[in-house]
Amino acid sequence: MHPLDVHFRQRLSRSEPIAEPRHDQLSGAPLDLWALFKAQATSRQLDFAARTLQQQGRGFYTIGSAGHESNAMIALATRPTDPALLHYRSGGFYVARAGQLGGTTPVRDILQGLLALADEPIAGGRHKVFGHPRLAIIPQTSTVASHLPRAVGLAVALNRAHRLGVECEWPSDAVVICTFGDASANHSTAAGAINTAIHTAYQALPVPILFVCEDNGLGISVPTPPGWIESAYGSRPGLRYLRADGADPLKAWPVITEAVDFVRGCRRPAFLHLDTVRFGGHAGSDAEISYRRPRDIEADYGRDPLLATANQLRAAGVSAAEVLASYDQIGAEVEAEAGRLQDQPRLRSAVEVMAPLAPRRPERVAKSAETLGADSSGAHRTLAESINATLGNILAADRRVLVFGEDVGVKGGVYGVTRGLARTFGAARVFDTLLDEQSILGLGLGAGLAGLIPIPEIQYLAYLHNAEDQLRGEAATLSFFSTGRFSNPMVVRIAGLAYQKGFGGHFHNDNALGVLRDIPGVVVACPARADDAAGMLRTCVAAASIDSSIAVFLEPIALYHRRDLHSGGDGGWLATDRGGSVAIGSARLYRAGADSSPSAEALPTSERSASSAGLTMVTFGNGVLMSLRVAHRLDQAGIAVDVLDLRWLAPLPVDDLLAAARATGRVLVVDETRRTGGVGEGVITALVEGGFTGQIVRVASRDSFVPLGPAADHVLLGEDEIEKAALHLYATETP
Ligand SMILES: Cc1ncc(C[n+]2csc(CCOP(=O)(O)OP(=O)(O)O)c2C)c(N)n1
Repeated sequence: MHPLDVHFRQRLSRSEPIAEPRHDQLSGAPLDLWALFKAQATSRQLDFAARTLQQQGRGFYTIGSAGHESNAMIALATRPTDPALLHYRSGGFYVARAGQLGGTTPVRDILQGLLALADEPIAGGRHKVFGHPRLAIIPQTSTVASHLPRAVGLAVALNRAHRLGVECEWPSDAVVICTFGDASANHSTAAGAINTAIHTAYQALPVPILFVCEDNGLGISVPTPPGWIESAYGSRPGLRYLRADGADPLKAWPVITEAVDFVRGCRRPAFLHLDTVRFGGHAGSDAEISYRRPRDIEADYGRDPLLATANQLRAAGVSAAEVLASYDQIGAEVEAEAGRLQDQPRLRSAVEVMAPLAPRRPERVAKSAETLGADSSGAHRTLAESINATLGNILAADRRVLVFGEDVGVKGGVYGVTRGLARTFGAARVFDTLLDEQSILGLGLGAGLAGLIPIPEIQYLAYLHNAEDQLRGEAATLSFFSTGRFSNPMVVRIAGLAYQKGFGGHFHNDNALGVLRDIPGVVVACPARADDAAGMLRTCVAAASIDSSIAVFLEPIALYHRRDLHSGGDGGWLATDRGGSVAIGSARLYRAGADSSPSAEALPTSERSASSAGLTMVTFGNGVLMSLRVAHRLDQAGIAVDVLDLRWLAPLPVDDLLAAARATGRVLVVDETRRTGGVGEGVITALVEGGFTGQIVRVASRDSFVPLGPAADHVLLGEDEIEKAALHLYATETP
C-alpha cells in the first residue's frame, strides 16, 4: 500500500469531526463537497493505479496529480464549455469536469492514457495527456509553459471570432483556463504570454483568461524561493491576483469562484495562485529523499487536499466510515477498469500512428481555393504586389481570415507586402501585434482553435527561431496528440532567404530552412514568382480551411520587388495571376529554350517526355531566378537546360523531380541554403531513393552565417558557380 494511502486511512479514522466552519455556512455558490471529494479521490486512486501498472510492466506514465487535487475546485467553479489547457498534475480538474457532464468515463480515459491504448479518447495512445473535446479540454505537450501563448491567443481570439460572426466552438462568455506549475511560471514562454495578456488588456481588449499557478514549491528537485510567485505576479498592474490554499477547500472556494466570476464578467486576465503539495516525488523513478529533508516530506502529508475535503465532509455530518467507503469504492472501480482494459489494443502500425498528422484532400482544397478570389485585372505584378493583392482577395472572400504580425498594420510590413490591408479590412482583421514571436504564433494557435484562419507574419526567418517551439512543439502536434479532434490551421508567412543587395547581414538574410523541413505534417511553400505566389497562397489558405493544415509560406525577400529577369527593363520577373491553385507538392518546369525567355509561360509538369535539354537544374526561391539567367546564357551558347522550380520544400515534389531528372539524365541541384542541412540534401536523397541513375551535382551556399555587405557573396551561391557546375556536368557522360 502506498504510504499516502496509509496516511489517509489512518488520519481519517482518527480525526474528530471539525466543528466549524461548515460548507453550508458559506456565502455565494455552494461547494459540492461530495463532488469535490469524489473527483479528488478518483484522481488519487488513478495515481496509485499508474504506479501499479508500471510495476506490472503495463503502464508507461507515472507523473501524478497527488497533492494537487484541489485543482478539481477550478473545474467545479467553471463550465464544461470553458476551454481548459491543463498542467500535467490537473487530474482532479479532469475528473471533476467530466463529472459535470453525463455519459463521461474519466477513469477509463485516464487509464487508457496510462496504458497507451489506441482507444484512448484524445491522443489515441500517442501520449498521456489530459484532453477531451466534449470536456473542452485541449491536450498539452510535455514542454512546460509552451501552452500559455496558445491559451492567451485563444482568449483574445474568442471575442474576435464572435465579433466577426465566425462560428466558434466556445461561447462568447467563455473563460479560458490555463494551469501550470510554479517552476514553469519562470519560463520565458510563460512570462511572455502573461505579459501579452496584460499588454492586450491594457489596450482595453477582452482577454478572458484565468491563469492558475499550481504552486507546490518545487520544480523537480529545485525549490521555488518561498514567496516568489506572489512577488513575481502578486502586484502586476492589469493582472488581478488571488491566492487560495488547496489544503483549505472552504476558504479556497470563494476565492476561486471570485477569480472565475471576475474573468467572466470583466473579460480581463486574472492569476490564481493555488497552493498545493506534491506527493511521491516528481515522477516514476524520482527519489525525492535524495534532495528533500524527511521532515519537509512529512510536513506535506499534513496538507493533503483529499484529507482536507474528507474532513469537511466529516464536519458536515458524514461519518469517517462513509467517506472511507466512498474512497475504497472508487479504488475498486479504478482497479476493475484497469482489469477490463487488460487486452485492449495499442497502435499497431506507422499508418495508424501517423493517421492524424496531415490529412490531405487536394481536390477539395483546389475547389476551395477557387472561392478565394483572384486578380483578374491582368496586371503584371512583382512578388510583393502579388502577395498583397492575393491577401486582399482572400480577406475579402473569407471573413475568418486574420492577418497580423509586427508592423503589418498601418505601415503595411517592412517591405510593403501588407500595405493598405488594414485600411481596407479594419484593425479587427489586419493588425500589429506586440514584439514577441511566441505570442504572434500563440495568437495563431488560439485563433485556429477559435474557428478563425490566422495568417501570422514572422518579420524575418531568423526571428522564427526564438519562437520555433510554438510551431514545432505546439501547432504541428495538436492534431497528432488529439487524433484530429482539435486543430490549429494556420498559414505562417515568413520573409526570408538571402541576396538582399546592400542590406542586412545574417539576421535579415537567413538562408537556413532545416528547422522547418523536418516538422511532420507542416507544409513549406516557397514561391519565386508572382503568379506562383498567388496560387500557392490560395492553396495554403484553402488547405488550412479544408484539412486544418499548417503551412509556412516562405517569401524570398530579394525577389519581392524584382521586375526584370535578364536585363534592365525586360520585366521578365513580373507575372499575372493565373487564378486557381497550385497543388501542394507540385513543381514548375521551365523547359529549355522556350521558358528561359522573359515572356515565357511555364509548361505543365505533367509533360514528362524526354527533353531536348542537356541537363536539369533543380532549384527554388532565388535559385530559380539565378538558374533561369544561367540557363539563358547557356542556351545562347548552344546548351539547352531545363529548370525545375520545386516550389514546395515540404513535402518535396518527388514525382515531378524524378520526371524532370529522367528527362535529361543530368541534374544540377541549385541550392541557396547551406550545404549541410540544406534543401539540396533532401533533393538528392529523393533522387537516389527514387532510383534516378543519372548524374547529380550540387551547388549550395557555404556552411556559414551571412556577413554584411559584399562579403556575403563569398559564402552565398552565385550565378558564376552555377554556370561553372552546369558546364562541367554537361560535359560528363550520362550512364
Ligand atoms: C521546456 C521544458 N524544460 C524542461 C522540462 C523538464 N521538466 C519537466 S517538469 C519540470 C519541472 C516543472 O516544475 P513545475 O512547473 O513547478 O511543475 P510541478 O512538476 O512541480 O508540478 C521540468 C524541469 C520540460 N518538460 N520542459
